[in-house]
Amino acid sequence: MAKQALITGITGQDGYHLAELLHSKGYKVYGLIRGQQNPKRQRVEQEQPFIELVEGDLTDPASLTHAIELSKPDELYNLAAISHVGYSFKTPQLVADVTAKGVLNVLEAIRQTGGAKTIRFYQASTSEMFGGLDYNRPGKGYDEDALFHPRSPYGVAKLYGHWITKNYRESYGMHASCGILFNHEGERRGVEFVTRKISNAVARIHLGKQDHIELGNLEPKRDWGYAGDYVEGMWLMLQQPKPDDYVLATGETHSIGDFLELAFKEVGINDWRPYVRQNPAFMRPAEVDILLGNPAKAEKVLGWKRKVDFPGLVKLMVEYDLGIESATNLV
Ligand code: NDP
Ligand code: GDR
Repeated sequence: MAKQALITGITGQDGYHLAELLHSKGYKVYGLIRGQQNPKRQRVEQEQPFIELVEGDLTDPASLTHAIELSKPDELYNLAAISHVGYSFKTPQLVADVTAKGVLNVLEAIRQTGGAKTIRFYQASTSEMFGGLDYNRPGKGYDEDALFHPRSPYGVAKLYGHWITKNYRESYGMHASCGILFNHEGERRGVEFVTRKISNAVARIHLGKQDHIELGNLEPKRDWGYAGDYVEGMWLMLQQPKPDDYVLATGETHSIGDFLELAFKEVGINDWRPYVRQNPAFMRPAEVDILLGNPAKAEKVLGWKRKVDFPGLVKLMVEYDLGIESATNLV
């Protein structure tokens, strides 16, 4: 019989890629969708008609119980979160309710429905938990044993989700794993995140639809990979005989300036500076200066390795946005 999976965060970037992967492997895919009229429902229904959508919200425990009873999952991937770091400074209590306590709500729903020993659980942990201050700089790359020092309400909330998942694993013997994923991007990334904001603006500047882009801090460095590669790692974690935690990363770090450089070069612009303005509105009260991950454990135990490199990622995103923006006349 086909395996069944329930994905929370089905309308997000990773929800899209993971649903495609599981569908290609023959899974029956269920997706939790929130809101009385979610504007992304139509997109999912048109592009991924194989997904059975189930209404629910991470802050509503009864809806989670219902979603689990209905989908009877073998595997549950908890990707839902308020995931924007900058926004988390503006709605810190909401972020605690969804991104932190929401994880507990899902774990409890699994337990209450009798699934503690039968449902394999994936928690979307993040490199933002490392954050970074002088005592825990990444060195050769943060690994599973590195010290945490989150720098945003989002990072703090994710740390709760990470530890409550480990706690349920240790307390109730659940097959619950945390993927500590470094930034992963692609054509499905929301335009509120810096890489897609840049690739979209570069395409629009090239086509004469806008003349500049406004950004915040250009100095931070990130370990950027491709989302399609990372969902493969999520799936591999749940196929292991024992649950565990794994870092997924590329092992390289690049600044926002590096991303701008390559993205503008894709449309023949060698000097990006005249097109970029800094706007303090996009700066954060506390910043994560540098993220660099060490994926050695995932490579060894899971046999996982990222396929798309940094130049390949930038190219893929700019090409996608050029296609989208040239197909529509809307300014
Ligand atoms: P997105 O922001 O693209 O997607 C987030 C998803 O969560 C959306 O489907 C959103 O639904 C849903 N959601 C938000 N609030 C609720 C709620 N109250 N109840 C139910 N669903 C809700 O994130 P990504 O796909 O990029 O990331 C997936 C997960 O991985 C997130 O948990 C993120 O924090 C984490 N992560 C992401 C990384 C990355 O680089 N992308 C790196 C490390 C971790 P809606 O569309 O209705 O808003
Ligand atoms: P991040 O991604 O905070 O790393 O979180 P984001 O793309 O938002 O920021 C990356 C870096 O770029 C700087 N920056 C800007 N960021 C945005 N969004 N908009 C701007 O205009 C801008 N200008 C500069 C930021 O300050 C930051 O340093 C992402 C999310 O997917 C999280 O959910 C996930 O956990 C982490 O990646 C790993």
